[in-house]
Amino acid sequence: MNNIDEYRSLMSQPQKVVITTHQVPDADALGSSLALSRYLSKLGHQTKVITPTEYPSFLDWLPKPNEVIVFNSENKTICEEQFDAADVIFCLDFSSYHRLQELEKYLKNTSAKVVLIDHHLHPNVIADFEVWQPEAAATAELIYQFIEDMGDKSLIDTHIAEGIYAGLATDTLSFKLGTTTPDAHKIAANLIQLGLDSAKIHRLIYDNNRVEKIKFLGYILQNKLVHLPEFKTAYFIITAEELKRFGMGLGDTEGIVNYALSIENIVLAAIIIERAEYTKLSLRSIAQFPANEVAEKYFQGGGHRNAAGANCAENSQELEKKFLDVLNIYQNQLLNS
Ligand SMILES: [Mn+2]
Repeated sequence: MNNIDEYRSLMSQPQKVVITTHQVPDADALGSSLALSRYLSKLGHQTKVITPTEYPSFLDWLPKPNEVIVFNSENKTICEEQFDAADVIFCLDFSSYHRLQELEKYLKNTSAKVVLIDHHLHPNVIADFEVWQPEAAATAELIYQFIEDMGDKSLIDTHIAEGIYAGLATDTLSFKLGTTTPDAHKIAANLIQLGLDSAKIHRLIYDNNRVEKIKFLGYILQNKLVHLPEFKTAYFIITAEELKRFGMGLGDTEGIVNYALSIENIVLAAIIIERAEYTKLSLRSIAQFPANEVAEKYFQGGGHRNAAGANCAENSQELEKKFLDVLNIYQNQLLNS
């Protein structure tokens, strides 16, 4: 962290802390936020986790999800008051203001000190203190290191460990992506040594599906896979009608894209999902192929080299057409990957 002495002196007295993270928080965003919240409250600070949108229900098992205030029309006043009253605001797992949606203006107008802890490329969030490492496998990895750097490793309890492990395990796809750092493995080992039940966390994350979701997955795999070996690419398109017909909610489509990536010789996998306000494009790639460059340059999105995405205004057919055009641009790079 930069200005670490200033940070230490700021936090030497109890502070009112707001922790916020990106829209539709994933396990890294929410797990890191809850772990940090628990750690800071153990030091005597008053903490609130505020998310710009609802988080997927498969994260309900995370310790103390009731600490989370979800921004919506009902909670607007509470969120405003919390941001107003905050002495310190932690921004976790996002590098760009727009991922805060409505909360963006509260952060931009705050007089609180801002702490950014993140691993995305090119952060544009203005912060007084930064723990920014784009090579980190997850924000959770940075939360662990931050607690350790503060000399507070002994404060890591099961709640903190589970939040950190959830972020590490999911951002690395169970420690299998090329972005998995030696530190990610070392931290996981330390957490297990501290008593974390890693098998339980994996079951809660990956083997905790509603039966309807598994049937939906069967339908998608059977009917919606587009395989383009000439581009080493495979993708799915899910329409709003299909989501409705199968009763699929937020988070139920999580991970489907990885089935496309699991096909032999695939370099790029994608999923296009029609949501209420936008059409979501998620990209996954292997090795050096830059999914983030594709998302940024052609779809105004972003992310990491092997996992990126964008929310687009086009409907699914238009977006598919645009995606196919972009594949042509990258054909050589895909075939040589
Ligand atoms: Mn992350």
